[in-house]
Amino acid sequence: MEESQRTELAGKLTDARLEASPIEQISKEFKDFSVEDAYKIQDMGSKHRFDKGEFLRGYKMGLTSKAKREQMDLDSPLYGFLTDKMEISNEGSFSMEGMIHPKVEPEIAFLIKRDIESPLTLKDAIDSCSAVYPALEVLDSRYTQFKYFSLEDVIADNASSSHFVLGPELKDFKKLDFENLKMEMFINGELSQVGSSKDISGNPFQSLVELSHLATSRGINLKAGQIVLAGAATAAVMMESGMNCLLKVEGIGEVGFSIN
Ligand code: OOG
Ligand code: MG
Repeated sequence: MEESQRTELAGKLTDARLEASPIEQISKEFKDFSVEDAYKIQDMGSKHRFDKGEFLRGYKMGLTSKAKREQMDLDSPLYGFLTDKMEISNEGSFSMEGMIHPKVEPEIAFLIKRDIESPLTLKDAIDSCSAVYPALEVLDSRYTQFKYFSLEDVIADNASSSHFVLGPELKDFKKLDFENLKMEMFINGELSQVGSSKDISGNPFQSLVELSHLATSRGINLKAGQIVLAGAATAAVMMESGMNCLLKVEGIGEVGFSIN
């Protein structure tokens, strides 16, 4: 794929997002569409947002659980970027206006305490964080039917990032067993999805290990103060107005928001 084609596709994805008007999957038309093309398109999308005054808040990992890989029928982890404008306050309300077909999913997030410039081990990953949060991610795909034909499609679309909510930060997290924390997502007070922190990469810190590999191999460093979403433990749920969503993560805490 050529630079001019990537620029045009990044523009189309940005317009789709701003106009809430989904487009056809890129891979349907372009057969020579590589993962690196896709990340370059994602980078152009981030530049567009930064030029508009948004700032980088951190990154998200996606497709780090079996439930999500099955739901989306894709099999490799990927990352996307998060900006300050994507953040919804805990217990806040969120408007469906301007969204295409949003979904919500239960996650765990980290606060990075030192710059990450090379691939991490699991122990380094834990030692690189100063806090963890229960988190909800709101996804929205800029493609028709919230469906991808390829991993490249979703990477170019910033891993379907739309919004995120962080619960209260927990600094004293090292005593927790991240391979066995129950995660329960309630919709309108009823239990909707149940998983375990183990479902996220076997251990959510392993998602940070994967991110350190993916990002640094592209020359991207993580910075102290950024946050990272580790990926959803369960399948995502379609959002509807009037819905109330709450996540309880054992040992970490609760996070929620309501949808207008
Ligand atoms: C891709 C993003 C996946 C996760 O947590 O697994 C993701 C998608 O589902 O459209 O955010
Ligand atoms: Mg996610």
